[in-house]
Amino acid sequence: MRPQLTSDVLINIDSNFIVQSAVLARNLNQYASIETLHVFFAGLTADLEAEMKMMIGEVKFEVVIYDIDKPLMQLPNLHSNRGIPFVTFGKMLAASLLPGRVKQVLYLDVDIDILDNIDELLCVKLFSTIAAVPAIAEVGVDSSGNRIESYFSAGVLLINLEKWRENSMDLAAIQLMRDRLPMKYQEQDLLNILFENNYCMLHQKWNFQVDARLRNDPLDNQKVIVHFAGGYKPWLYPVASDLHREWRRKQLEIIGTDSKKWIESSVGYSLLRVYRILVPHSIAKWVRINFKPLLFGLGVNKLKDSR
Ligand SMILES: [Mn+2]
Repeated sequence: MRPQLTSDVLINIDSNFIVQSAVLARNLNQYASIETLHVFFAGLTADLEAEMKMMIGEVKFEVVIYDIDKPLMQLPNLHSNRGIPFVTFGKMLAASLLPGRVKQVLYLDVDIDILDNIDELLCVKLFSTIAAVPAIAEVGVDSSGNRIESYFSAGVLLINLEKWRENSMDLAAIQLMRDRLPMKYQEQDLLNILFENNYCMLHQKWNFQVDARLRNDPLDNQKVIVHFAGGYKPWLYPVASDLHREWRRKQLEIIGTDSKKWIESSVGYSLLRVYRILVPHSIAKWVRINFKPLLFGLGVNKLKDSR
């Protein structure tokens, strides 16, 4: 076996994705040999940190949680993007916030499931390229509306932090954000422009996107990392497919089933969807804050959308 070059995984979340992160952490525990899981957390509090560590439980690697509010607020133009989950830009800070010993990092979205061992991915050598990406996304339009020929999905990225630091990519990213935001697919557009052609492609089994186009994909029996890109998240549509059911099974292992039986059903989820559509955001937020213990018991505050 080749030497493993990546021992660090990075995720990027806020308080709406704690259980998703726990599912991912347990997946990593089973299917990867890593040293550290780095969690960039927007809006971190001591309670949330404790909740997260409790949900993850005992794992073979270290879990380091970073409060990224301050560094995020220093990024230009984010304030003008209210309403978009700008936490996703946290990954732009990887080179500056992760310790210098980390030369390569595997960035993962939390809307993924891991089905098998990923050590082969952790052995990929990046040489002088900035990153390796396993998938071309369907969308490929930059901020000016021009089609980008080889547009990748930023859900699974193997990033060469050494190159990132050498080339001061942080500054380039910030300059780009100053000039080009808002972008339709936010940091994904940004990374596509930033990496230009200085990245290599990996097998799509590392970012198998679950959507209509790929449903009968010939790669179906090779997939290792499943990415629920798009709106059909497994926590919102737990019975949409066998893959959704499998992710949901892992979620229930963590949150338990007893008091949440009704919510497991599609009926429960549908009611919540209707609630979210009909009740204005400001009122929903007020309810969430003031009835947090009750809602938390029901798992309602875990039902949020993301890419
Ligand atoms: Mn995603």
